[in-house]
Amino acid sequence: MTDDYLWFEGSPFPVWGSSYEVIKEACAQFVIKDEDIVMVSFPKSGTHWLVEILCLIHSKGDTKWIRSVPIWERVPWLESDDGYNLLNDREGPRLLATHLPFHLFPKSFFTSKAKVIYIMRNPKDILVSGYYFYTMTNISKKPESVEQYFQWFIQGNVPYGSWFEHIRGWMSMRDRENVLLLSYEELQKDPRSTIEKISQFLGKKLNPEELDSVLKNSSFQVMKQNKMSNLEILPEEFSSSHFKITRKGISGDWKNHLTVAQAEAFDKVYQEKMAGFPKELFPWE
Ligand code: PPS
Repeated sequence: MTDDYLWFEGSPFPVWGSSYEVIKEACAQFVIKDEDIVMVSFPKSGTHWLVEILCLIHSKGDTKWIRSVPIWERVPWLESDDGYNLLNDREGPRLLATHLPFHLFPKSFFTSKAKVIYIMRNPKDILVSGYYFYTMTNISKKPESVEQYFQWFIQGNVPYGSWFEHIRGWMSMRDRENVLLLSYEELQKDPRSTIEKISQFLGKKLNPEELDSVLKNSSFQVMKQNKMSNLEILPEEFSSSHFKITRKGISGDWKNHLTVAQAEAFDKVYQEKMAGFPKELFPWE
């Protein structure tokens, strides 16, 4: 259990898995290569789901890789100690994941042809998912109640800071050819077409059987059973409560957790902070 965050340039990071030195080096020195594929998200947006899809597209639906190698080795986290080392040693096209806010992301990206996929999700669902995640794991400050976490989230006092700043920063990249903006909600509504959209963006054509396999093996039920993907094999210091990343896997769970007053207060802040962005960009209520 921990009381605070690891602070880097004014942004809060989890205290487990990352050190100040590695975050600093990842942000300032990491060289993104043309053939890299980077998955970016604010925590709890559906990153692991997207990563599983990417891995399956990469292996053309073959499940050997996702069933034998932990997800954090297949697609290392840029700002984590282990992930950073893995990435530096890795040859050829790399798949990597990060929660870094836009202003901290390695500047080498801007002169590369690397592809970035940013996945977003209804921030109220992110809030609820984060509440459970930080309650059940030891990587960061533990909230004592939904109300307390609600306040932290609104203030940006959660790992990786303000959701509003995160999405605003990354949204500025949305018209770039090498950036694909996705949402958890569209993946849920129409996973087949969204997977096709991703493979098209990556220039990796899948035949119908391969597409079927990606769809089936990245589904919530199958991922929940895959110990190489659901985080259950992480050490006890990460979580001692039989944690799995696959908690509920639905959209709209915030309705079961936030009071009417909290939802209204959230919407008010949302409207202020997201002013200027067309509503159609975001597929949530
Ligand atoms: S993390 O720790 O920040 O990387 O978390 P992240 O992977 O971004 O988000 C975790 C939430 O994604 C849900 N999830 C899925 N939903 C649908 N289908 C699949 N296959 C899937 N895999 C993970 C997971 O359940 C978390 O959401 P909640 O709302 O907590 O269930």
